[in-house]
Amino acid sequence: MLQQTNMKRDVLLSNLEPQLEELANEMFQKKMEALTDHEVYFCLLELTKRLMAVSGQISGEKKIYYISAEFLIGKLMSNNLINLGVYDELASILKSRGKDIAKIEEIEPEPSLGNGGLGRLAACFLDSIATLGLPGEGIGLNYHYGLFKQVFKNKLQTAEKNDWIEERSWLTKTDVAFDVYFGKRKVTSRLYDIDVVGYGNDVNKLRLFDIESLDESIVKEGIDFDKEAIEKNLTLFLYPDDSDEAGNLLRIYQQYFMVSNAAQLILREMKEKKYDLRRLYDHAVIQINDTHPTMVIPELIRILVNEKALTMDEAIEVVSKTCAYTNHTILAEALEKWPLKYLEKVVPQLVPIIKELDKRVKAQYSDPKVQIIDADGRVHMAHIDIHYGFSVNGVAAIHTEILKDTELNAFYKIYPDKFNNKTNGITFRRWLLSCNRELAGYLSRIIGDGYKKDANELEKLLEYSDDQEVLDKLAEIKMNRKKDLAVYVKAAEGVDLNPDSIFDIQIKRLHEYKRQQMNALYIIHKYLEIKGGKKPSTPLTFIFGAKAAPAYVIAQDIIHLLLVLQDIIASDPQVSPYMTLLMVENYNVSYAEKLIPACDISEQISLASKEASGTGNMKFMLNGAVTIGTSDGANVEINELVGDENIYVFGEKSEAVIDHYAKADYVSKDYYKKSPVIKEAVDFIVGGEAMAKGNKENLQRLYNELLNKDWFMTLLDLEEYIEAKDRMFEDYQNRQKWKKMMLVNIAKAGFFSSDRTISEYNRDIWKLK
Ligand code: 6GP
Repeated sequence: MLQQTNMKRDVLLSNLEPQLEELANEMFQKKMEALTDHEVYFCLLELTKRLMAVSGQISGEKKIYYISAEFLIGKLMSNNLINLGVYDELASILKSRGKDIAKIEEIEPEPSLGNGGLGRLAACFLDSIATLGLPGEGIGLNYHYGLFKQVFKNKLQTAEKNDWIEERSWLTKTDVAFDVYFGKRKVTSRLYDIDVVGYGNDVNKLRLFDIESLDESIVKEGIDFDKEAIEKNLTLFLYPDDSDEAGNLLRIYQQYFMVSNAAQLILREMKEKKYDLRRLYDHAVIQINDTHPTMVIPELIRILVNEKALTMDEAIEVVSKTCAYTNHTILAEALEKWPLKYLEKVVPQLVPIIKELDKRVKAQYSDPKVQIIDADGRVHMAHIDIHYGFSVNGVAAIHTEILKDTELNAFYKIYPDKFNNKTNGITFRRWLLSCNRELAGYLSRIIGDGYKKDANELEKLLEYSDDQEVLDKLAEIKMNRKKDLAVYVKAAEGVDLNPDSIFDIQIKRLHEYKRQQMNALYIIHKYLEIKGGKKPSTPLTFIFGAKAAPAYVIAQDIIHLLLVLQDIIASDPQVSPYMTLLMVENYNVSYAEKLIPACDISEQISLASKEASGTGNMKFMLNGAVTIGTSDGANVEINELVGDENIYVFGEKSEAVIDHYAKADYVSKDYYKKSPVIKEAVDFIVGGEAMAKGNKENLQRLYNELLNKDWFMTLLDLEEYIEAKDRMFEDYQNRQKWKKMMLVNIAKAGFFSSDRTISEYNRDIWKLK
């Protein structure tokens, strides 16, 4: 059987050209050269799906189920073709017919099934799980409009639906459907699959559940819709606005819908394979990606007790040995606590189980910090995961230490052996081989192809750190990517970028802890300096990309400030030759793939202790950018790898920050009063120039926030940040020094391959063969 599959694949692989011709004829009754780019895209899509369909399905005695509310998979065509090993061949076939594969890649719509880091990590993990040949599935939801599409109007963010599902897409409708009950209210699900091909051809699946009764027509203005009509709205959007009760309830409906389907899918498979449910953990391991899928624990227990005749003790034991939890943030507002009364409304059948789990904890531990249901009647989802799962991991060394020492210390004392660290990683297939083909090709030429399978081999590059030809070539490739980006940006945003300027880039979700506002204050400072006659030796280009949660008011204000500054700088002939600011619209995975290879300076400036890991920092380094960052998340490990000479670290350390919170002794106004530089930059926000181009309401609110609250301590590190960044711009003049820093950063990035991360998950947690 397997042999036959292989044969079919071989036949297909050695007949790509006739296959494509046949598809062109079959689908559009045309010759390939007569196809429009759009039609070529559909032919490629079909061909790729066929190739994956005849590839080997990864299987084994035990499987990892990675349940996640987000899978930020990005466009799939190029990555699939690269992983199948046919990208170059297809590119040249297309070229011979006058088609440019780069243009065809642009046609694919990007699904936005995630917000940011957590969702993109899940996608990188699927790639590595398949690449390592581990049997595994992602399980999530098929949001029709995903996360919103960002559109700027009057220098403000507005949200529109991202309509990504076309008639022909990567989704394959299956015949799997389950009943899901919200109390007595029943809905019916439908499973869609997306093939995930590893580098080296074997295939796993991403399984996305949807609801048959969805009604897209209920979306009116922007992303507004009736939140009560669950049957019609359940899988419309990712995390719809949760600033009100209806929004919160909808999130719980979505989460339960996801885990009920996941549980049914897993148990169905156990039944098909005739596995003993009392030994579920020998055949399944469930990774709970942050707390969104937590309800899978009580749901599985409920089914095992009510439908499979296990005792409560047995069910709890089996499920606890099957589930593992990953924590992705210590921000209190992101640690989900659902009021019990919400759960009673949405999933009354789970409430007795949750109460039982809570009762058992209360019987054993008196510490209020470890209870599942707190005194205010709120259910702490993470606490369910920690008590009733066998593993708890953070996503970077410092993050895991903070969990153990502070945030989850009470749990660490009870379960020291459950805690472990898994420093995040990124798939090099997407973040090097696909997004920077020239660099990947050049690396192969000098250090060989081995790094594609074993990322540590990138270190071989260190042997060339004094080789002028190699150093110059790396700089040349960087320049080529900057030129490519300039062309793209001109078309997309109508903005001119100067490739000879320094590209300084901060791209990530908009959040005060990530401190885009600190970067904005630096830019104001620079603007005023230039106006005062102090010109930078090389022109500067500052690029931002970020979406803000629609209900997060201050984040909207920060976007507004950036767009106001962009306008002020662009329309000032004294300053614009030396400095450009660009806030790109609708930043997403595809945009990241263009921005990251073009970056000189990678901005990783979160308030120390707040960024669990970061993964953009790894992508930038791999593509030869130098980091300016705080001692936070994976920056700490980047620093250890490249050494102090190849990174610019500034700002208070996490211990000091945690101490400020404990003592509540940070007063932003003190910093404002003490430093004329800070005062001048902050005052600019409400000064004449800004007010003339922006809205008083937004700017004044942001100014007040910075002066009177500044919860994420922007002003604490501003002076050090200015110093470090100025030093960096100076060092950029020393081209030789800079090129060497680039080389070391690339050479040391191997540790951050998600293949390494996944091997560790498997070694310590999943234990698959
Ligand atoms: C993010 C963290 O903020 C980021 O530091 C980390 O790299 C990423 O997860 C992957 O681990 N967290 C989220 O996106 C999130 O939604 C609940 O956390």
